[in-house]
Amino acid sequence: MTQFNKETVYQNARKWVEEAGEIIRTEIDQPRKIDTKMNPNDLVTEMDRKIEEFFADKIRQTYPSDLILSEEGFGDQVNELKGTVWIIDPIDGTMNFVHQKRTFAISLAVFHEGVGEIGFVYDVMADILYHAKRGEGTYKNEQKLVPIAKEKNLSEAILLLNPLWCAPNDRADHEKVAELVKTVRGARSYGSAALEFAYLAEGITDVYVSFHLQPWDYAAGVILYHEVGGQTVKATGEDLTFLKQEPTVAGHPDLIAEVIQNYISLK
Ligand code: 2AM
Ligand code: CA
Ligand code: CA
Ligand code: CA
Repeated sequence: MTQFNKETVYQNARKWVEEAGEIIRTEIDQPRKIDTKMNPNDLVTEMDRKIEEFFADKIRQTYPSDLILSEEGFGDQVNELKGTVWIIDPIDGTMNFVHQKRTFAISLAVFHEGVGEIGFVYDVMADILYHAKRGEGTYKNEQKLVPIAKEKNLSEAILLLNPLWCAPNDRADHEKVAELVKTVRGARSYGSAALEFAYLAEGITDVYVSFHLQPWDYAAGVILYHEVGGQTVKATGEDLTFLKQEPTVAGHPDLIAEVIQNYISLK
């Protein structure tokens, strides 16, 4: 077992998240150099890289034996959650960052010996920090979030999903997903998985489906949501590994099984 002082790690991580947010806000109106990754709509900017490098430098200076699992290439090759692992998305919602200059987040989670201990999702432009320590509840800035509703029906639930999953795709039966959209009260898509998990934790949305999420998209969000009673699983019903891309369902415990059984058919 490596040494792990949760309170000190939390304080340092929080300071770095707030500093990174300040850098982004200060430079939000500067001209952007935009590159694409896997396809023409998969965007990345110099800011994504700069913020990830900022975190990697801070973590390596302060905690040289910790590992980093992150999107933009400044992290480590992480094959297992041993010791302390930082799971980071420097900007979640890069398309929003580029086109809308709002509704994007810094997502940072700290795992120790396989357990998610600390989570931050920072809505940078709104200056709203969602944060949690395992066993101590989830906060939206200084406000402690209440546990999610005791009972929930799908017919009264707000669903979060990317509309692309309702079009033919190679991951899951899109017609079943469209059925789910028709069954719930309403569907929303905010373009930042991390913020969507924060909205689940806040209780303003109830169920989330994505067939294509990376650990840095959801690691912090899962910790936030778990602390208020929410559940997150692979779309097969198994546990998430937090190590690779996985189809993911998060939601009220009353809804998860029904969604998986009736509306998800993976290819
Ligand atoms: P990103 O902005 O960090 O890339 C948008 O629907 C959400 O999906 C965002 O959280 C976005 O994260 C994420 N996303 C975008 N492209 C993705 C990809 N190729 N794999 C997994 N997640 C992706
Ligand atoms: Ca990306
Ligand atoms: Ca992301
Ligand atoms: Ca990102």
